[in-house]
Amino acid sequence: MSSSPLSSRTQTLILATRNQGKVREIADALRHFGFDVRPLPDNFPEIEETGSTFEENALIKAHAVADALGLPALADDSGLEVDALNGAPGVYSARYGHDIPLLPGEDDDARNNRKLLDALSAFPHPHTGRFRCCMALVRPGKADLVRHGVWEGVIVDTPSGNNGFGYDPLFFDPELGRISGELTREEKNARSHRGKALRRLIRALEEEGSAG
Ligand code: ITT
Repeated sequence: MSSSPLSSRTQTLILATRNQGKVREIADALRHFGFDVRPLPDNFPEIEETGSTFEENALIKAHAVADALGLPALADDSGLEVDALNGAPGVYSARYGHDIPLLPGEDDDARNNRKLLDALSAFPHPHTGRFRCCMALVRPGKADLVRHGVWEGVIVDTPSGNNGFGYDPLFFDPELGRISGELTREEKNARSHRGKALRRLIRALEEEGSAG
C-alpha cells in the first residue's frame, strides 16, 4: 500500500459511526492517505439499521449521513459470525446482549461477551468463527464504493487483553497465535476484517484517481 495522498486536494470525509473503537481504527489510516476525516456531528439522529446484511446496513448508514450533510460519508458495518451458532450474532453483534440485564460494573461489550460464552458452553471446541466488515463510501454525485474484509479465528473461553473493543478479548487468530484484544492498533489493522476492507477501499479510490 503506497502512502502518497490520493490527490493534491484534501477530501473531507465524515465517519458515519458512533463506535469510538471503529473511529480509532479507521481515522488514522485515512488521514495517512490525505483525507480530512471528521466525526459524525453529535446531534445527528440515530440511524436505524434495518438491513439483513452487513452491506445493506453499511449503505444505509453512509447514505443517511451523506444525503443529510451533502458530504462524502464512510460507514462500516461489521460483526462476528460463529459457526456453532449458525452465524450469530452476525449483523446483531452490537445488540446481541440487549435482551439480558447488565451486571454491576458491566458495559455493553462485556455483556455481549458473557452472552456469547454462555451460548457456546454447550458446544464442543474449537469454536470457529470470523469477523466480517463491509465499508461503504457514499459521495454526492459519484458512484458508491463498497468493499469487504474477513478475519478468520476461534472464540476462546476466557477474555484476554485490554486493546480494541467489542469481542476482541475473545477472538484468537490461529495464524498469528494471538488474541485480538492483546494486539496493538497497527497489529490488528494488519490482520483485521476492517483493515482489509479499508485497504481495498483505498485501492479502489487510487484506481479511480489514476483512471480519471
Ligand atoms: P455504528 O453503527 O455507529 O458504526 P455499531 O457498534 O453499532 O456502531 P455495527 O452495527 O457495525 O456498529 O456493529 C458492530 C459490532 O460488531 C460491534 O459493536 C462489536 O460488537 C462487533 N465488532 C465489529 N468489529 C469488531 C472488532 O474489530 N473487534 C471486536 N468486535 C467487533
